[in-house]
Amino acid sequence: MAEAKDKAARPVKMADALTASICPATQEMIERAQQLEIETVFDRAVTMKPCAIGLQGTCCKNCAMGPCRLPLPKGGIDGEDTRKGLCGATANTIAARNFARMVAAGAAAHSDHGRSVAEVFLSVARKETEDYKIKDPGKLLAIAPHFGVDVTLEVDGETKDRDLDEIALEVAEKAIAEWGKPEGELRYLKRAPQPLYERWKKLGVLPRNIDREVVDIMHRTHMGVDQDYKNITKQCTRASLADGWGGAMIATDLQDVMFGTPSPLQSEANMGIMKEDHVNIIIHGHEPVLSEMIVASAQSKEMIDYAKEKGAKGIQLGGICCTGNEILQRHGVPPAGTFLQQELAIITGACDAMVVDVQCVFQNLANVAKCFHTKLITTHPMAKMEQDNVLHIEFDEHHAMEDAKRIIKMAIDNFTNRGAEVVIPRHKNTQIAGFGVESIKYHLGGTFRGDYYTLNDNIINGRIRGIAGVVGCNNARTKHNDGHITLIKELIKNDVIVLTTGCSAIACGTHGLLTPETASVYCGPGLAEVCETVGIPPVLHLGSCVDNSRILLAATEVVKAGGLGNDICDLPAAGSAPEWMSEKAIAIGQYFVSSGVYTVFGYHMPLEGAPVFKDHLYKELETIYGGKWDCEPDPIKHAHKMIAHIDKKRKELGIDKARERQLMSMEDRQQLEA
Ligand code: XCC
Ligand code: SF4
Repeated sequence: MAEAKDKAARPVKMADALTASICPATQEMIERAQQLEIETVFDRAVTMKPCAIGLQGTCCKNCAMGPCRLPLPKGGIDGEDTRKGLCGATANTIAARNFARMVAAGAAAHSDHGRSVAEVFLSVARKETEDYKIKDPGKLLAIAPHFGVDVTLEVDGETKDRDLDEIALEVAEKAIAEWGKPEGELRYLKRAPQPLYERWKKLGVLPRNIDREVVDIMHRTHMGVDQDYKNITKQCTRASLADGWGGAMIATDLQDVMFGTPSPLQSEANMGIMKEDHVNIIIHGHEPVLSEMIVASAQSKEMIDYAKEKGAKGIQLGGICCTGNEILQRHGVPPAGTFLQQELAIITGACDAMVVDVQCVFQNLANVAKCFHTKLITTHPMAKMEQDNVLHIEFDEHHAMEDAKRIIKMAIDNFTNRGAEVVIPRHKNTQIAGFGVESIKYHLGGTFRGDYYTLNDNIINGRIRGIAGVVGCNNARTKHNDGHITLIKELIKNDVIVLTTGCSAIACGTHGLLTPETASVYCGPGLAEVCETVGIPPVLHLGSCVDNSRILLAATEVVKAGGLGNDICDLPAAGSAPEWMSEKAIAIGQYFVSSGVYTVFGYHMPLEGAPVFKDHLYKELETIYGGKWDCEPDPIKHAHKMIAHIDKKRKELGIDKARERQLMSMEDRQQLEA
């Protein structure tokens, strides 16, 4: 009894703000939350330890004879591994099945987002909605051929442009068919460099349709089906390609067609973008179909006047996670934070409404919102919350503008209900965002060849050492933003140009890495020179997580521009997700690896309990796809693993010497020439 009482009286463990995050705004708000006795994810990460067996990837609960737990013995395994579940499943089978189910969930999330976008596009093409239009007809014409849709037609022996509406309708129908067509293979796969496509074909991993590859994983990993980790991994490739070169890529493309293809623009990042005297609306989630309308409506005179009537100076929108990235890239709406800052945005006391759609939304938002006046609004039929203070306003593309207006009006009405003291951290940074395959071509491409020639030229001559894609989440088990920022600074210091998306990109904006001035402060001399000449930041924000498809296509453009091999796996390039947490990250990692990219994850991978399966991912896959997985929690070591790979590729391409010459000072070179 006495002991129980002691336990209850013991103070709850709380996070230490300084060890939880490197972001000053976040540190400030963690402390503010603790002052107000509002628990956040940072505190829960201290009080709740992760399950040790799950962490190893070797807990199976795929049938009711389990959960079967197969931890790796402390001293490792000497000789035969005799661990098995009740059915006999080995640690490899269990870890591979768990891994595959993450790929399936991740591919499903990205691809279902793509499906929603494709459905909205179909209603645009059918003229069933007034609210959405084709904003970028050029992009529609550019993607149509990839769907086998003609953009011209022959009339009396003459070639004429086809009617745009007709093209749109055919593209919409063909696009939607990608999710469930009964035969054939995904159409976008042929956008990959030809040797890569041929390799996939030879290996038998071309996805048939998007939904089928996800269902296949769920079936295959059911109790008593696929019990060969190599065969399971092969299906992981097929499903992940259906994401990266399928659902996610279609999402990106059709969003560009309807909402506009991003081009570089200036904005800001971090919680300091919220304004005490404005109505603050935070938009969080992933699907930009509704948020597009919210942005349009928030800028209307009607709404701004209404806000003023209620005593506010205006309406401030802010993004969190990838919906935030979507409206940043296309409209310059500043992100208020990354994944781990979602609760904190409400704790400012200045969030009049938080509008969420799908993915990466904490259920605890509802508990936090309860402590303030904040209206928490769910909008997706698939994503509701059980707490009774959550409002559900279901979005429908047929009356999207109406929905958006209703939400904004509700936020404005709520402005006058602010109760608690408002504490908005002052911290924010300027950023340039809005890059994409097209704008990189414009900035770094040669007008002479009209492709990625200038970029390639600078890689070949060694000013740029290589390319890194740094993407993905935050994870409350690691120090917020530290993995992203330390890693990326180390990469650019070593002349590696960085393409970033997702929460990693928001972290970069938050910490001031997305400005051209970053080049002179953090970059090695070669990369700094290129960035200063062209006027771009050394870290390029390419958008949301579905926009990782832009990285795949940028890599393909680099291959096409010539001089750096024939395939993505030949490039001096590497991928990374230093603070990953989402199943989507695993799907992304798998399609990068299967597309030939060396991909390093931070924190940990749920593979330690199955060393043989782990070796398959970390070693054998390279001999199959040219890319492989790796894991390194220390961000500096992580960077150097990527750099070592880049240097290995430079050597294979025979351009390692060029870089040595490049690094010589002018004097050295003159001496050498003399
Ligand atoms: Fe979610 Fe896309 Fe991860 Fe951020 S990066 S935590 S998935 S929001 Ni996509
Ligand atoms: Fe255990 Fe096999 Fe059932 Fe998994 S499928 S829970 S390993 S008996």
